[in-house]
This record gives sequence, structure tokens and C-alpha cells, in this order.
Amino acid sequence: MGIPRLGGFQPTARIFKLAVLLAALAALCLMTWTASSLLGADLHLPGTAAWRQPAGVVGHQDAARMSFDEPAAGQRVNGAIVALVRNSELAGLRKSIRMLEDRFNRRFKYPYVLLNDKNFTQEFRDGIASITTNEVRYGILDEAQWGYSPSVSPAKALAALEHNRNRYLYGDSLSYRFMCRFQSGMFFEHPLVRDLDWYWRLEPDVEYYCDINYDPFVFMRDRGLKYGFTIALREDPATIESLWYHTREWIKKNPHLLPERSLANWIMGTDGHYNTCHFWSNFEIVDLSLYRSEAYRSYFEHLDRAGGFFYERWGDAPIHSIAATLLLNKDEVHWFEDIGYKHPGNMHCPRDKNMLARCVCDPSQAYTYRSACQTRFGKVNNMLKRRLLQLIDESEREYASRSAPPDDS
Ligand SMILES: Nc1nc2c(ncn2[C@@H]2O[C@H](COP(=O)(O)OP(=O)(O)OP(=O)(O)O)[C@@H](O)[C@H]2O)c(=O)[nH]1
Ligand SMILES: [Mg+2]
Repeated sequence: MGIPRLGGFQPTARIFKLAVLLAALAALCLMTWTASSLLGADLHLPGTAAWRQPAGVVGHQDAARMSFDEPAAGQRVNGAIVALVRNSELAGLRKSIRMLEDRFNRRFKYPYVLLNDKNFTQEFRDGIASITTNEVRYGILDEAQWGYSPSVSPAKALAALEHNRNRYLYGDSLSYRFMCRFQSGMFFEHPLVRDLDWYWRLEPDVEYYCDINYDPFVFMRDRGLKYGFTIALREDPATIESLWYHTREWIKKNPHLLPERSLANWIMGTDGHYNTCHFWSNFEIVDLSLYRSEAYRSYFEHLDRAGGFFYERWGDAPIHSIAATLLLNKDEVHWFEDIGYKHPGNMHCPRDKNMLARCVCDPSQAYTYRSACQTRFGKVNNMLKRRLLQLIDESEREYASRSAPPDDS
């Protein structure tokens, strides 16, 4: 007789397998839901809104449940927040530290290293002590760190200050030149900095707008990132008239110090010239092995000998940036889009909805989404060393006729 037929329905082996599979899936979902309810956890499955995280943010789900007073557990790097500052800038630095503490460091507890060309006053130390309970280390610069490049003639430098007085901001400021030289080639060797692996630069009067609920140092280290920035912009060409000339000289002499692939595309077009794009170095988070590398030291020494810190007004921002892009590849440089930040003059505020959720700023006011250099950063890819050297070569004759080296007489 066999199995009686049910209304002509014929269960095949395929339908039977499908039914078993569906039943197993349903059971799995039920078990997962029950477990998550029991543990009180929110399940954020890939593809759901809750799972999506702002680029660059790690541990978001955990961090979302943390209080911003709760100390951050886990690993840290050997790093510090470093500021060069004057006694007269106490109020501005208190403001910067207050904001960085509230947004990040009250939990993560990195030490501050404060450097000055003069002794810090007791008033300054008291003012800082009352704004943070984190460790603060105070250092002073010596004459080699705060002074003229050995090759520079002070008389000629003073004449250059006079000449540049009304040409651009700080055109006639000698201390600004000392500052730029120190920040370009010396700060990472200061006794309070030389044992650090990482630094985060801070300046007076900057503002932080977004809760940073992860450790950007650890984030960078874990991804092999070496240079982090928030704002990219153009430099005033009048301040760096011969910087690219001397950079090209260094490249031509030291091809062996260049990597096979680099982000050089970001700072130069196919014409072989510097487009003045740079990372705004008043904020930077850097793996200091970059600045301590043979290549960077050699580049700085070459520039220091050329005298442009004094005869012109070379800033540490274009120098750090040119070096970072010549020596690193794109995977080693990171835009911290999620860190809303302002230094007087320009502001960044993330427009991504998930990032903005933790910020108190207005993205329509952000300079960054209008910045040609920032847009270019999003578009460029690595350049091969062979191509870089070829472009430098090809533009040689034209370049020499456009940009004469400074008069060394
Ligand atoms: N100790 C000390 N620090 C200085 C001196 N000049 C500048 N700095 C610090 O160096 C950093 C950069 O100087 P700033 O004056 O901020 O230069 P800038 O950012 O290019 O320009 P503004 O912020 O627009 O003035 C800041 O942290 C300053 O506090 C100085 O003569 N002595
Ligand atoms: Mg500043």
C-alpha cells in the first residue's frame, strides 16, 4: 500500500532539506535572541545602523556605554601630549587642555609635556595644575634648540626680517623663526620627548568638539599608521619661496633614502612643483620614528644649512608635511575626520551623521570640506619613486629659470 497520498502533494527530498534548513535557522535566531536578552547586550549585526561606525573609531559599541569620567582600561602607547608654549599663553593653554581633557584625556590619562624657551613661572604651573590631574612634565630649551641655524648669518637674518615685515604674518618675528626651526627639527630630541614613541601636538587656544572615545595612538599603532592630521590647507607661497628648490636638491642627492612608493602625489602635480598643500601641524599625532629616521634628519639638516628658516619664513607645517608625504605611503597617513577641531583661523567638524552625533560643532562652518588640499588627499594614490625622480628631472630646466636659489652672499 505505501504512504497514503495527501491531496496529490508529493514531498521531494529537496523541499524536505529546505524545511530542515529553515527550521535550524529559526532555532539559531531564537537561541541568539534569548542569550542576548539574558546578558542584556545589544546585538549589532553587520549591515544594521547600530553596527555602522564612524571611520576610524574602534570599540564603539563598548565605548558608547562608558561614562566619560571612567578611566579607559587596556593598552596604551608610550606617548604624550606635547606643547611648546609661553608663560603669557597660560589662559589659552588652560582652555586647550580643558577641552582635550573633557573630550579625551580625562579617561586616557596621557601625560603632558610642556616646553618653553624660558623658565615656566609658578603662576603658570599652578594654573595648569588646577585644570588637570594628569601628569605634567615641564622642560626648557637650550641654546642649540632655540637659536639660529649654524650656517645662518644673524645680520643677514635681521635684514631679511626687515624686508619681510609687511609681506606676511610674523614676517619680522625672530622668535617665530626659532619656533619653526625647533618644531621642524629638534623637538623630538628634547630630553622630555626623546624617550617617547608617539606624540600628539597641542597649542594654546585650540578647541576640541567631539568626544574621542577610543585611543587615537593605539588606533594608529595597530594599523601601521604613522602620521595623523585633521586639517589640510595651502601655505602662503611668499613664506617658502625657495623651500621646494632645496627639497628638490635633497631628493636628487638622496634617492636612496626614499621609499619605493610614497604619497608625493599629494604635494606635487605632473609639473614637478610643490602645490603648497600641507597638514596643519598645530594638530598632529605622529609615530616619532618618522622624525627620527635617517631620511628625515638628513632632510632637516639640508634645509637648516640652506638658511630658509631665517631668510624666509619656512614653517614646520610644510616641512613635516613634505617629509611625511615623501617618506610615507598613503596607508600610513590618516585623516582623523571624526575629531572636530579648531585652531584660530580654520575649523573642522565632521559632516558624517554618526561622527557628528558625538560633537558640538556645525559642519557647514567646517573649512575642511571646502579645502582643495583636503579633497586632493581623498583622491590621490601613491607615486612610484621612479616617477617622482622622473618628474623632478623633467622639470629641472623650467624650475631653475622660475626659482632662483637664495643669494648666499
Ligand atoms: N615658549 C615659546 N613658545 C612659542 C613661541 N612662539 C610660539 N610658541 C609656541 O609655538 C606654537 C606655535 O606658535 P603660534 O604662535 O601658535 O604660531 P601659529 O600657530 O603659526 O600662529 P597663530 O596661532 O596664528 O599665532 C604655539 O604652541 C606657541 O605657544 C615663543 O617665543 N616661545
Ligand atoms: Mg598657533
